[in-house]
Amino acid sequence: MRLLISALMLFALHTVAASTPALSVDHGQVRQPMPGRTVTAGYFSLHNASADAVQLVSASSPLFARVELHQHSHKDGMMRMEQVGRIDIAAHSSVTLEPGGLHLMLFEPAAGLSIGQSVPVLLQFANGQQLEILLPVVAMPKR
Ligand SMILES: [Cu+2]
Repeated sequence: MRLLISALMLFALHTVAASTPALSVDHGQVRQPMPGRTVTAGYFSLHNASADAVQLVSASSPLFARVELHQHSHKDGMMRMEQVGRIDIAAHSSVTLEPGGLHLMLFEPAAGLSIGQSVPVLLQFANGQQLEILLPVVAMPKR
C-alpha cells in the first residue's frame, strides 16, 4: 500500500512538472542605453497560467546595479513615472510592460551592452516564486 501511494505521488509530481509553466514571459526587450546615459527601460509580457493571482514585487539583474518596477502616469498634463511596490497579475491572465505604461527601470549597466545581447533578469514574486528571464538588448527607437 505504501508503495502504491509513493507511486501515485511520483506520478502527481511528474504531471505537475510536465504541464505548462504557471508563469512565463514573452516579447521581452531591454533598450540599449543612450550614449552617456546610465538608465534604460525593459519591457515584456508576463503570463500567469495558474489558478492563483500573483504579485511581482521586485526584479534584479547581474548586468545592472539596480532594477525598479515603474509605472507611467499623466499628472497635470505631464508624463511622469514613479516606482511601484508591486505589479498584480490575476489568475489566468497577463500583464504587459510596455512604453508609456508599466516598465522595468534598469540603472547603471555593468558594461557596454550590445544589441542582441541577452540580459538575465530575476523576477521575484510575493509568494516566494522566482522566474529567471532573458531580455534581448534592442536599439533605442529614434524619436
Ligand atoms: Cu521608469
